[in-house]
Amino acid sequence: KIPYVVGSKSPTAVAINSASKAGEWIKSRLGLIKEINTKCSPQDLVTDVDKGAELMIRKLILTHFPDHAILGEESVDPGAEASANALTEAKKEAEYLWIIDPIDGTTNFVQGYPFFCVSIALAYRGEVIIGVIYDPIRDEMFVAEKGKGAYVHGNPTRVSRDDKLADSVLAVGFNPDREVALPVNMKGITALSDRTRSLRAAGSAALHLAYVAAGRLSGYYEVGLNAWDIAAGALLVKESGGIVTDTVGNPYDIGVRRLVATNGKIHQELLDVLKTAEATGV
Ligand code: 2AM
Ligand code: CA
Ligand code: CA
Ligand code: CA
Repeated sequence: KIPYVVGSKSPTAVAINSASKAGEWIKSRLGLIKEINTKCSPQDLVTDVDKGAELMIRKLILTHFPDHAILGEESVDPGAEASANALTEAKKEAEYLWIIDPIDGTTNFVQGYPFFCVSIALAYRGEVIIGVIYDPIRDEMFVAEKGKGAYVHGNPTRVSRDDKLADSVLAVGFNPDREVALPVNMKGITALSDRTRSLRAAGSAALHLAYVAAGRLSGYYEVGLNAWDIAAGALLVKESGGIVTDTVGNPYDIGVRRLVATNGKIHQELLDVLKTAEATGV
């Protein structure tokens, strides 16, 4: 049972308002980026807008919940190891942990390719209880609360009905970690390209998950992700009737970095393909 959180507003309302305000601002900065820097590699970008949006969200959350902990992508040193360590530390810090990705799909944002979102999750004792994903371009607000379902602008979301991989359209990712994650993803992508109706790689893990929740995609696979890419989207998928595990079938928890999220019906078939292709690692 989730205890009531004391505050002037419900945490769900705060998550929605923060995602909405940050999303509007991000949209207004399209084409007006002041600063683009690389992090780990030439594929790993960050802009002044990523940083500004994260600060905006942090301030809004802390106004209402000053004793909650916050883990945000742009406040963590780059790299897989630093990200995993930051999560471990943040989990120790407080019962309530907000997990934020201010812009998921920064490469798209920089390109002006309209597929990116704000992702905000709240975990209680390590379990995600609220997930909000906002796409400011289409003005779509995806909201999930543990045990209470998932919605896009008030309409319940439901995963797709496809029960065969061959009839399914899946999302995959060309993870920017070229040395470790990309080779694994490429094995999976090659195997899946031959077994599915089609694949999409639109460049936002969180929005891919929201689309699985909404039945627009039947599944999503990628290794090399971080907690803030997945937390909100995983709850959306689960609350929409789907299944979220790691690539070998262990249930999702906030430390998972190798992800399979589906409508449930094609889950085992997808895991089997990844296993045969040796595409489960990282
Ligand atoms: P981002 O836009 O927030 O950085 C695209 O495959 C996905 O990978 C996006 O969700 C993107 O999130 C994420 N991503 C970008 N750089 C990454 C990195 N260095 N390691 C892991 N994931 C990354
Ligand atoms: Ca990033
Ligand atoms: Ca991200
Ligand atoms: Ca980001």
